[in-house]
Formats: sequence, C-alpha cells, structure tokens
Amino acid sequence: MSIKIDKEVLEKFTCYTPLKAPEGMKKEEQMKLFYRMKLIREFDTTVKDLWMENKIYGLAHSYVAAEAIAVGTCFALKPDDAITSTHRGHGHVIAKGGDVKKMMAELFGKYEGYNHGKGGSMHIADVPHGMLGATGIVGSGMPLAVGSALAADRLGTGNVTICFHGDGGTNQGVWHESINMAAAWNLPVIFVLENNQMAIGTELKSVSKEVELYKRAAGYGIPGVQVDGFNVFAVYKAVKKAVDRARNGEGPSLIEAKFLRLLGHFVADDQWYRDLKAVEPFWKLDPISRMKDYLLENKIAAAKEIERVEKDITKEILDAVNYAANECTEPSVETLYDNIYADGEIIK
Ligand SMILES: Cc1ncc(C[n+]2csc(CCOP(=O)(O)OP(=O)(O)O)c2C)c(N)n1
Repeated sequence: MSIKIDKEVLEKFTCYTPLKAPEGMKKEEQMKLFYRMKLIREFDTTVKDLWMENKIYGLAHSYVAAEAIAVGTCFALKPDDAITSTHRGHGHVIAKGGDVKKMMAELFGKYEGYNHGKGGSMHIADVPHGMLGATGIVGSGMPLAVGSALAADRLGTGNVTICFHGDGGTNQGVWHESINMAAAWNLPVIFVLENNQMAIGTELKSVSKEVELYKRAAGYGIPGVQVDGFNVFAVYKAVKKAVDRARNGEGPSLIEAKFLRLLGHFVADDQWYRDLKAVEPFWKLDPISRMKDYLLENKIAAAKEIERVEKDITKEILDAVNYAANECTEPSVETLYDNIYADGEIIK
C-alpha cells in the first residue's frame, strides 16, 4: 500500500514528484540506490546515539532526510569525478563510495580514521574516491569545486565536479563569484544546492525574497532546475542531464534539490526555534520509506529481500562501531604535527 501524502504537505511542497525509475534502470541499480540511502540513514542515526552517549568527539550534523540528494547525484558520476562537501558530509562520503569503517574511526578520534582522528566529522576527505573534503566554513566548497573543474578542463580529463552546498551558503559572496567564474569559463561543474529551507534556526524565506533559488541561474547564463530532493530518481535524472552537458563541454548547471530538514541542525539541537508539529507531516516524504514502498509496490523486490539488505546494513554499521571503538588505536603524541603542511603529499 503506497504512502499517502497529506494534502497540506503537497500544497506546501509543490515540487513533489512520485517515484519513477528512469527507463531501463536495472533492478540491481535500484537496489543499490536503496542500499546507499539506507546505509547513510543508519550511519547517521547511530552517530547521533553515539554522540549522545559521549562516545564520539566533535560536532556532527546529520544527513537524515537528504539521502536521496547525495545518492541520486553520485549515481550519475564516474569514479574519477570529484565532489566537494559541506559541514553535513557523511552522506556525501558514503554516496561517493567511501568506507564507513574509516569514517567511524575518524569520529572516534582514532588513527585509522580518514584524517588520523584529527579532523572529525566536518573534515572528512577521501581524495582517492574523488571526495575532496567536508568543510565547516559555509560556502567554502564553491571555489574548490570551480578549481577542480578548472583543472579537469585544462588537463582534458573529461571529469566533472559536483559542488554540494546548502541554501544558507547561497547568500555568501563566494557563491555568486564562483558560479559567475564557472559560467564565464564554461567549466564542467554542477552546483547541487541542497535546499532544506533552513540555516540553523533561520528560515530561507526570512533572508531571501526570492525563495525559488534555481531561478538565480538565469543571472549567470546557465541552466537552473528545481527537483524534488526527497526523490532519488528525480535527483538522478536532473544531475545526469547536467553531467552529460558538462562532459560535452557545455558548461555548468545549478540544480536546486528542494526538501525540508526534518531533524535538528546538529545532533543535539532541540529546535526551540521552530514548530515541530508543522514538520511532522513532512516525514511522509521520507526518501527511504518512499523508495522501499516503491520497490515493493512495483514488485522490484520482495519484502524478504529488502529485509535482508536492511539486516546487512545494520551489521555493517555495528561492525564499523566495533572496529572504531575496539580495534583502532589512539593517535600518538608524535603524530600531533603531522599533516599540517602537505609536503608534496596529501596525507602520510
Ligand atoms: C562562513 C560561515 N558563516 C557561518 C557559519 C555558521 N554556520 C554553520 S552551519 C550554518 C548554516 C548553514 O546552512 P545551509 O548552508 O543551508 O546548510 P544546512 O546546515 O541547512 O545543511 C551556519 C550559518 C559557518 N560555519 N561559516
């Protein structure tokens, strides 16, 4: 039985589109999309619990509710393509094929983590997988993505770069400068705007008169589209089109994936600033429940098959926690000053 979405939600969320796989997308591919989204969900739900139990260090921002965006986007990429991230980077790393054990070890502050335990959630980078790095500075991924696209263009690699960023970043000067430069130089970069309509406790509509952010693309002479950011297929289709365009030398695009942040800004945010009753009905748009429902309803997968995938994911995350907590080592004092300067290498 498909999920019924309240009229009140549909009236407020006008970019809603029902799930429909692209023509010819195989079952294994659809299951992979589900698996990746669910893995992100389980990872971030576990991170929240661990943070509350004081078992991990530093701040963590959950990617819950945004899973369709990273997964749909990265599914349109080749392994050599690059992405830049934000302070909410766990979903981006997993979607780009990163290692959950190394991520968990990083959050536990262990040497085996992506940054040898010194970066934490907001600095995870996985350059071999094309993930150029998370960053705590809002908007700062924009020029990095443009630089990466410039390198691909000059070296003729044929690779594209995706720049994930939030609506809060769109009123930073660097957002405009980066898009303008990418457009002027016709670079192979796609700006994927994760519009969750909030920047911590600030609603988008209170800081932007025009809230349909994709329209800004016209000001730079590039294509801009808006998609249902809770719909993994819709995101994939829009990004694939933009990626093909960029690879073909036709330059950048802006894709606004609109959704709503369903949880707090960071793991321990009690959200005193908004009416949580108004948020509750939007859980019906949850990208993962909708995808599960779609797979079952269209007989793409049987309930047992999905249960097996879910069990495997739970085990994968438990193994990652066990690895990070019990098998990894604390960084030694001698390594304190390592990796501050690149010294010709990205990481030792
Ligand atoms: C340059 C800068 N200004 C302010 C902050 C504080 N800050 C951290 S996250 C955030 C909100 C970002 O909102 P958005 O870009 O929409 O991303 P979201 O958290 O909603 O995913 C702000 C203002 C910061 N980290 N960097």
